[in-house]
Amino acid sequence: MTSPAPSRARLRITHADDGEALIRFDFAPGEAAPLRIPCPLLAGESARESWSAGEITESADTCGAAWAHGEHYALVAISVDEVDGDIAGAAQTAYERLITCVRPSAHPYLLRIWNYFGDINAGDGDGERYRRFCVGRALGVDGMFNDPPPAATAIGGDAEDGPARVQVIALCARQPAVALENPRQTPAWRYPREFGPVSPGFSRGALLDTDTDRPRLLASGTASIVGHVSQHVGDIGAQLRESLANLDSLLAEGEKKCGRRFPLAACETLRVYLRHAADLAVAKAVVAQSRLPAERVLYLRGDVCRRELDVEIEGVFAAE
Ligand code: 3EB
Repeated sequence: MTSPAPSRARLRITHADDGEALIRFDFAPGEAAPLRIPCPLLAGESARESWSAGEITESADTCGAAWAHGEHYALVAISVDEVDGDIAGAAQTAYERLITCVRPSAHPYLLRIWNYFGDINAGDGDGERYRRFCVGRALGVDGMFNDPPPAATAIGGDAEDGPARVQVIALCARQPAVALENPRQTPAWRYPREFGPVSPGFSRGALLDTDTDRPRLLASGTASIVGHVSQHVGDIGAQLRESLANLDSLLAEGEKKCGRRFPLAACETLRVYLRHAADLAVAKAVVAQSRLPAERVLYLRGDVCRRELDVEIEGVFAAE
């Protein structure tokens, strides 16, 4: 006899300020903190995004790291100061610490990672800080990390007071996710050499809780890229429409993998990162033409890791 699928969602994302949440992202300005995102909120109904996962059994926030453990999910957030602007070294240290802390734990699987650091597009060619970050990340992880890699976001935030630092926030779990790739896009781990010495280690998305009746689809940072080529350079509206087409395609891929639909209307949260705050009105108009629930969308100022692109989106979708 098989037991029935659990009916309660293991994970729920809201824009409430849930003090009991496993991950409580904070977009409000203030002192540096592991869950404070250095991307100013341009528009949206809340400066919080709460990832609630049931009861938290243990948590701590100390020495630039924060962690929390629930039953199925755990949070690990690690910030590492750059020494003399060495973003590769800081990324390597952050990922070494992350792997060291996560692998022997009850939640050894990395499902979803957010990476934030300043001046992401500074430097040229292979010296660009984003590419140096990719090199450091690859040096810091283990073999399991890329097999398959977690869903992820990498965004350049605004400069804060204090030392430059890389912030890594990870959703970890007892069980692996189902990694998703996007049929419209080249897997990032197969990008050609022109994009840097080390391919970015992330999957386009992740399916969670497919053993329950409330699966979730987590979409990685999604930009105006078809194949591996940036599209609509200089046209923010067209870039956002292309990003939404990529999102549609990812949601369809999720349905193919688990037999459940992930409609845009069932979006729990969507972040829109804009390089230029002045693009907000155009971005809102494009989103208004989609089936996304407007009240679930947060607009943040942030730099996309490809310098020629001006917008990136990410989000979470509940199965219908
Ligand atoms: C792209 O599709 C855009 O390096 O972890 C998106 C999501 C991007 C995650 C990462 C980079 C990362 O290539 C960039």
